[in-house]
Amino acid sequence: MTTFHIRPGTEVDEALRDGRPVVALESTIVSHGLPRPDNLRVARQIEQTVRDAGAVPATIGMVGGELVVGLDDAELTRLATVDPVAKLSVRDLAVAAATGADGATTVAATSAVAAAVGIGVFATGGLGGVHREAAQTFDESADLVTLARTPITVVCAGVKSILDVGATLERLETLGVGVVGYRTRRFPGFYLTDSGFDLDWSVDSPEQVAAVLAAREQHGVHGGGLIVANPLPVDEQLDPALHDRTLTEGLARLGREGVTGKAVTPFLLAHFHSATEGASLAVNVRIILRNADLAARIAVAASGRTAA
Ligand code: PSU
Ligand code: MN
Repeated sequence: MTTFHIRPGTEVDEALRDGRPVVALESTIVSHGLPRPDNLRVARQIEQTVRDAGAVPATIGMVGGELVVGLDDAELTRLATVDPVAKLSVRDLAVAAATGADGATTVAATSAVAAAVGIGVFATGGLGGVHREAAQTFDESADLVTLARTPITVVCAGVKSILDVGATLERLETLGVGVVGYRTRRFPGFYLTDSGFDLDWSVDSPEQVAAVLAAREQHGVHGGGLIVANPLPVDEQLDPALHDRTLTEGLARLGREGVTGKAVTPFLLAHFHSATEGASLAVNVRIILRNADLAARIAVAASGRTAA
């Protein structure tokens, strides 16, 4: 009988055993969120950024039915280049394992797997959330409900601006997911520095995030996730006029081309990347690298607290 387990990569395994800082990274960004061939280069750059800040990267994905935490370079290359790679949310993990699939994990699946092996910090670009037509389609990313029950800290640039940001923030409140701005009281808008929505809380340093995590654990009251929203500096955001134009076109194309369900997010991201002739891609990459750096510094600060 086949037994199924989560396999940590060698380096991740050793780091977890020694209590050294580890940062989880998702593979959906690599397989479905970024265009080829840039995706593989960027995936390696994200890992290098985590290393440069003193933590061990653990990119999570499914290779031939095996759930791996800390893909090696050959496995990362496979998920960045072969077809098909399934987009795996939490509910898909067992089916993909049993059928021997290759798959990339979303924020939801990556968070759940990371927490299961004891990784507390995760870096991504932008979270999934409530889609603009959700009142009719019920399309709300499983990222939200998963974060409600998963003890993980996700560093992101808010939720993707293709979503209904206000509704997403309301759902995060209902679900009990903590949201803090990193050196800001405004919720970032992914490609844009500011989504136009206020936040209740702001934190100033990786050490302060580590203190939040320590308080959460020591209180033992709140078992859900924490979002650390890290905005791009204004001079690095996508030109807002270009952003709004591209989004309007992209949403119209969705309707015309009948794109629905889990294909919506990859479709809109690809539309942005082609319609802005790479400008949104450059912004997307900056977002991810900045988040990887901050997540690593949070993981380092958190492991210092445990050791102290
Ligand atoms: N952020 C990015 N690029 C991405 C995603 C997030 O910068 O590709 C992915 C994440 O994996 C997230 C998913 O979990 O999009 C959300 O998809 P959906 O809306 O179908 O839940
Ligand atoms: Mn969806």
